[in-house]
Amino acid sequence: MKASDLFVKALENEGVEYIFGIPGEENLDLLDSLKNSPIKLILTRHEQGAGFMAATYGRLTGKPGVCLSTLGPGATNFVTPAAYAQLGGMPMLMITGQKPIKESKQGQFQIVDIVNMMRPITKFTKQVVHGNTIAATVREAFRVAMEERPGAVHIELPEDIAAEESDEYVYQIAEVRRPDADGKAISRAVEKIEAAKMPLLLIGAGANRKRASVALTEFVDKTGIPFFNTQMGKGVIDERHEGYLGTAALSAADYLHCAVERADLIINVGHDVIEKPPFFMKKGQEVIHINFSDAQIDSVYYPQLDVVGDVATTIQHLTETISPQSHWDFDYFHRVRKEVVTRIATYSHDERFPVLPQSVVALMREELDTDSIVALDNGVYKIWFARNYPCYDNNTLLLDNALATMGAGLPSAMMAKMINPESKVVAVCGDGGFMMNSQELETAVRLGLDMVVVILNDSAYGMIKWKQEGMGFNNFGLDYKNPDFVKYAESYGAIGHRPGSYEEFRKVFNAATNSKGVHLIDLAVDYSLNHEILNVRLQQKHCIV
Ligand SMILES: Cc1ncc(C[n+]2csc(CCOP(=O)(O)OP(=O)(O)O)c2C)c(N)n1
Repeated sequence: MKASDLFVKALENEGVEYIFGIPGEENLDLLDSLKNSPIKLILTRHEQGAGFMAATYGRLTGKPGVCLSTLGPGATNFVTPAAYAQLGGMPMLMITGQKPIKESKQGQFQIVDIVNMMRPITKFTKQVVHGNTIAATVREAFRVAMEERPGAVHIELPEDIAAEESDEYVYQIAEVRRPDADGKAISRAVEKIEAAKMPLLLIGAGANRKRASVALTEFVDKTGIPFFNTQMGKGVIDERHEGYLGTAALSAADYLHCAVERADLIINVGHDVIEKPPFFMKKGQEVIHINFSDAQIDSVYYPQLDVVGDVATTIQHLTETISPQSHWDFDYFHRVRKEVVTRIATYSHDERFPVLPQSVVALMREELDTDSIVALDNGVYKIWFARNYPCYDNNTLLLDNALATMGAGLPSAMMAKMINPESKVVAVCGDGGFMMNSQELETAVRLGLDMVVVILNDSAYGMIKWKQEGMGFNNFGLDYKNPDFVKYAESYGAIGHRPGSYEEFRKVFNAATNSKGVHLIDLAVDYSLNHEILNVRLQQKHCIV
């Protein structure tokens, strides 16, 4: 069998549905082999778009998303998506081409050592040097990508290897059961939780999965222990639950942190230090680390007990064994919850125009459904969404607080829509982040996706402006001019809107989320209160007593 045909068969064997990417001449054998495959090739307009879509496929399905590029410049464009998948714990396979390795007449033209370039940002990176190793290499790449902690893997398929003959063989997929946590570790966790006076549950990215959601909801319902989450742990338990204290959008000093500081035990389920810290551990505070792998120690995180194993199963065991204690005291936590709710409500219905980020968040929550998905790019609005947007289900607010890259908002929303065609999907981007991968509007239109892109337009890199002001620097070097986003959308065959008031935004948003096609809403945003609210007032606040 031709090696490239075998490569495609090996991908089919893994259940691959899509390959996202931009082929180069070095991928032409593989491209030809895809012609008769049920795997759909989705062309994008930049390798970043392909990589972010593949990573999001992995994030949402648990199975590696696959993307394809040529050698050299195509492969170097995968660097940011690789880091995004790797840090975000998203299984993804990148396939890149290469010049012939046995005999080539092109000197070193376009040749970069991609296998080594990928090493620090992947779990596995390998060149295929013989057609007969394809089946095993693909199987191993998929296994490693999915193994905890999931991440990025890379296979380089040189042109001459793709064209050679190889033995026809694919490996049967062996189901891997994740090990359960050690019984003694679970017992010690139960003892610590029962002995604590004010235990508090933290939910992080590693718990953002369906089974863990169910298990954690049962745990909280049985024990009554209140919870908060990291940005990437949003929605694991429905945030309308009375035990939800808030999301740690900032690492410290928010109203929520009054509760975190008072807790004598934090039960951390699924957070690891790759995500921005949701709190800084302080001396004397106990933390139990429950995750698929043990805790990576850091000056802000050094838990006293690790419970390592399948997260959902660990929580089920905890729930079965634990007895709610009469000495547990959650009164203070519930009072903090009330304060958080009141603070978030301030400005939520402020109808000024340009709009405040707080009121955009509130409006979108009111207009969207339980299963609607909001995918964020990276900008200062991410803090407002994490803090103020209650999620009702897991993975309904897709954001990246691990690599925290700009440019992933639109491609990740597109992928979310492809996987959830019945749900409303909205990408929220800053004008800066949107422009980093705006060319994927063409892909979205070509794929016939019904979705909405909201651009929060401040003609600046607002997040950095906010930091600049917070650090006492003068406003400098962060402003720019934008294209006319309405005309820009229309030139792609999308539908552009520019509301001129808060009420008009509501009408436009409602109509766009309930109609066909790709809609782009150019929304003028007012960030002038960010510094006062997020820096000054939080630093000056006193925790309720
Ligand atoms: C690829 C990349 N480049 C630079 C940064 C640093 N950075 C973080 S947020 C930000 C500004 C974002 O501006 P914009 O997208 O307009 O959103 P805003 O904060 O204005 O709402 C920058 C430059 C980054 N996170 N990722």
